[in-house]
Amino acid sequence: KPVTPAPTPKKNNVLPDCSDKGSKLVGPLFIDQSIPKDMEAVEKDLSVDFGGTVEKGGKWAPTTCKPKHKVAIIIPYRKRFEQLKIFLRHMHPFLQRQELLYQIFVVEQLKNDPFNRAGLFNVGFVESLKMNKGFDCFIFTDVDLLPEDDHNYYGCPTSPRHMSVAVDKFNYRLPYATIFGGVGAFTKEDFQRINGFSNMFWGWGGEDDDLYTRITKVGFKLTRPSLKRGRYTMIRIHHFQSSKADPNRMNLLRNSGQRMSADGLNTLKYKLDKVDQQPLVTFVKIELKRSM
Ligand code: BGN
Repeated sequence: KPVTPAPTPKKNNVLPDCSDKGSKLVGPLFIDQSIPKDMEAVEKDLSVDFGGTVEKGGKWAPTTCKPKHKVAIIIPYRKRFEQLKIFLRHMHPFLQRQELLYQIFVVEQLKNDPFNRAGLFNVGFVESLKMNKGFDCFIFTDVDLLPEDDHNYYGCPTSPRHMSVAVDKFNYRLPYATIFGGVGAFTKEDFQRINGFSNMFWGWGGEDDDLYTRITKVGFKLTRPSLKRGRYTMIRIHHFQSSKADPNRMNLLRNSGQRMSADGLNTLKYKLDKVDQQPLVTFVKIELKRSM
């Protein structure tokens, strides 16, 4: 009688490649804006299992196929815990359906300086790469934006990509053609090529317009999903706490192009206070310093 050989255990390097944009997509999603009681409640909620549970620090990778991309999700943050719980409950299953290897980072600005969204993105880029040199794509996202359609791919874009093109707050339309606010995606090389974001925008507004100039200045072609796939719901709680507009932003925007090589990743200054790997997310707590 012929002996059937025992099946060879599958190693990671023999797994088939994951399909291009994920094989588990469902299209339009239910948006749950109810506030979870605490993070433990969110953990319980994430019972849907796509193979492999979320690891400490908010990491995940598919176990049945080899992921196409290794993605760092970067969120600038201060005092938005209710929004963060809603965001994580929505985003873990979203990213898992896209079969990406990913980790979610929250970069928290300590001290009471005006909020510097762009500087925090830069810190997230640098610190995430320190933790895992393998990240090849970066999603820079506000904590209050929930993608409504999982065909809006959070893997590497072919060139810098503005994702949040149709936000409910703006009646699902682009408010102006050159907007880059909300959610953006870059390969590691493209983000380095533009020297990251400016560090000089303290307070609300302008830093995304500055980034748009950087992208076009080096000749990159900005890409966007369709208005159908790039739909977002903005989480409505906490909006009363918005930071004050940066009074200096118009001046800065006058010389975005000239400044870009001397203001960005290469001039970033901060003090790392603590890296806290929680079950669903990695907190990077920092003090941002004035870089010039
Ligand atoms: C713009 C802001 C952007 C913001 C969008 C949408 C400025 C620069 C001076 C015009 N730009 O007005 O940063 O993303 O609104 O809210 O304030």
